Amino acid sequence: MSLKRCVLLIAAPGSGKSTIAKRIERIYKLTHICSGDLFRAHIANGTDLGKQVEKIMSDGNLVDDDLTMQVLGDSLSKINLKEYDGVLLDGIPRTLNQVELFERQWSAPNLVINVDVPFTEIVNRLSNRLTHLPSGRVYNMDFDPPEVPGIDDVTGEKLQLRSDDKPEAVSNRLDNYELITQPILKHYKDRQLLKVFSGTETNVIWPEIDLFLKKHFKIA
Ligand code: G5P
Ligand code: MG
Repeated sequence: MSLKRCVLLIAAPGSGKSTIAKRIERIYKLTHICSGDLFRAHIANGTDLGKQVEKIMSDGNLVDDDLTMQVLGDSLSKINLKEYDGVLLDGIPRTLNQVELFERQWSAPNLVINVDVPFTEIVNRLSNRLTHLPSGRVYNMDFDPPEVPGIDDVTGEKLQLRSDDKPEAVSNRLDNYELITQPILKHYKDRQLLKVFSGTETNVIWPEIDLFLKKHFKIA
């Protein structure tokens, strides 16, 4: 099956992928799929797959490629793709093998967005993050605090700390990104699909991404 529009957000942990994806999703008719959220839903629901990935994730390591593609495939097959202009994948693929599996089974991307944020800024952000686990909505005590401390703005449910936001896991996630995921960027750069946005503030980077997407998709 091929996807009409396929945009990938590939960037380091804590670089603002999900924050930016929620903004893209609100404006463009792309359905946002975050592989981390899919795994966390399995963990929350106590599925066998959730049990398999729980420790891997809380240690900050990558889940195996076949399981990752299985979870993504389940999610894509449930979406009514006619309702959307395409998909926005947040955090997938993360290995060169996932790139190959994804393209073979689904589609080559039209566009790959990377946000390049210094790791010192990322470590600071993740120490301040609160997450609404069922929806993937994220907050930050400095940047984007909830209206009521500790409570999700939309559902009124409690916000939680992610188990992989502890310092040792953050350090593993950043190492894995550098060693395993960054080579993907070169692959897409060589195919002229990569657009990099650098900076330390999402609110500065976001208007640049928005403008770029409008031009790319020829939206007035
Ligand atoms: P996830 O869930 O994809 P990560 O580690 O890739 O997790 P993460 O942590 O979700 O990425 P993000 O989405 O890039 O980060 O960033 P975010 O949540 O939007 O922003 C981070 C924080 O910064 C938030 O608190 C936000 O409010 C704040 N913030 C944003 N902008 C600013 C700003 O300008 N200033 C300030 N001060 N703060 C800001 O994947 C989790 C795990 O799932 C598995 C792996 O185990 C992975 O570690 N997994 C996979 N395994 C194998 N293959 C795959 N494809 C996998 N996908 C997931
Ligand atoms: Mg995220």
